[in-house]
Amino acid sequence: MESDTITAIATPHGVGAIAIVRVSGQKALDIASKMTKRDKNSFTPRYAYLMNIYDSKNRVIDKGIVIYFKAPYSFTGEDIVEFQIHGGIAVSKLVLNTALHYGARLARAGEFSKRAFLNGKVDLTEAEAITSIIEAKSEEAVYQLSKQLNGELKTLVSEIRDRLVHVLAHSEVVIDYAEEDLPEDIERDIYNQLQDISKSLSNLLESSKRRNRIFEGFKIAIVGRPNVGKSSLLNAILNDERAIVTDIAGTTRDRVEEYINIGTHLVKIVDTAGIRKSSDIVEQIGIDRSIEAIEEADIVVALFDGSEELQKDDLTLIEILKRYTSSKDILLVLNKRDRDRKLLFPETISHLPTIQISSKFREIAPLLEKLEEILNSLNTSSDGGIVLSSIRQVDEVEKTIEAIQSAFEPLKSGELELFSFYINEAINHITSISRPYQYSEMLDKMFSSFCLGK
Ligand SMILES: Nc1nc2c(ncn2[C@@H]2O[C@H](COP(=O)(O)OP(=O)(O)OP(=O)(O)O)[C@@H](O)[C@H]2O)c(=O)[nH]1
Ligand SMILES: [Mg+2]
Repeated sequence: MESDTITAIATPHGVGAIAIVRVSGQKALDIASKMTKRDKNSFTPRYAYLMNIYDSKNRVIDKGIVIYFKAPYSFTGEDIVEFQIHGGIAVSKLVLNTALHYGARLARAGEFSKRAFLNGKVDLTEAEAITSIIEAKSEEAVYQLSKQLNGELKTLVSEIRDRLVHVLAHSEVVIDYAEEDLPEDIERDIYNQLQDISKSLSNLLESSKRRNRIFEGFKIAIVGRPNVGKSSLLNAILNDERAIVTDIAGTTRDRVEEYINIGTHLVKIVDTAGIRKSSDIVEQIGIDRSIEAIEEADIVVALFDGSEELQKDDLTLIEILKRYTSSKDILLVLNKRDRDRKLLFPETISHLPTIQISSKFREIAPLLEKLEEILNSLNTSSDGGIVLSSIRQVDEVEKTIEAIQSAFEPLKSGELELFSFYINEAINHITSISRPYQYSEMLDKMFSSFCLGK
């Protein structure tokens, strides 16, 4: 149990309407009393007091809101005092320094959250959700992480743990009493239960991998023959002159990638080299990369120059696209709509959605609307359940599944001690997702990546 009192500025460094200085630990109330000249027994927990805040030489620093959270009903589970002051850099520093003067010490990065964990206020999944939610790059990611913050992953993990413990208890009773092997019906029952657990973990893993796009960003590839305006489109979407645009075919030689938000989603947009049959080795590599980009993409924006008739290289692209029509969202986008339309699509792909835009003149609203619609459907079509949000969680679930798989052989051959060993392993790994008590080093590492004051 940590007993010293820590403090930090909880709001970002800079100027804003308000800043918050937090103090957590046994001396928190004492410090608040000294800094406000108010009797420490007169603070009602969770009341917001508007008060003058004084430095150690009794000069008024600021007038602000002071709230006392009495242990254990606080974020850290300790006494906490929050000073909500005006959001200036110097003001916050003065309040912080005064708290330090009265006996608090500067908190290390993530120390508030670490205390919350150690005092049982949050488990690791909830603590991880706190950092991740701060770093989330899309609104969808926030919704997902808030489920984790509310303990949904914690509950899931503890249910699976309980089931494994049940299986273990079951088999150990038999080890203690049976002279021979496990009776066949019990063996089958244990086997089925483990299969079931293993299956739900695999599903969790699968849907997490499928849905990691929420955190990583959905991928959109812009492909097309040279000069149709792929780079112009990227620039239009980003509203920036990111990629080089010229009227020379083959301008983009390597892929260009950028992140952007469309609606509530994070997306990574990839501009590729033009697809054309060529003996030029650099261009051939460019084409291979375009194909790679299509393979990786969730949505393919196949771009055509609508003001020209269909060309051989357009047909090359159409041939490539046909391979993916059933597995990916493909949009046929006709660029240069500021000119007269000459292009007609062959029958074979005329069922795909077609959109007309002008990248050069930044008339791309219909495309953005369509992209948002697809992104919304990609997000809801994957089940709305909980997902694993960190590599650590994925790693532990994989190891749990591995341990369960390893237990099947000894279960069949009647080596029950070995069976117990593997089930214990599985229990340890699944438990680690929310409470890895044994790994204090890992804890330090994890919490030190938190931001200061968190
Ligand atoms: N009229 C018109 N011209 C456009 C439009 N979009 C792009 N262009 C022009 O088309 C030419 C090629 O544009 P880019 O964006 O470089 O084409 P690209 O597809 O990236 O070409 P590569 O990188 O060579 O494969 C440039 O001269 C653009 O100004 C448009 O909507 N209308
Ligand atoms: Mg280009």
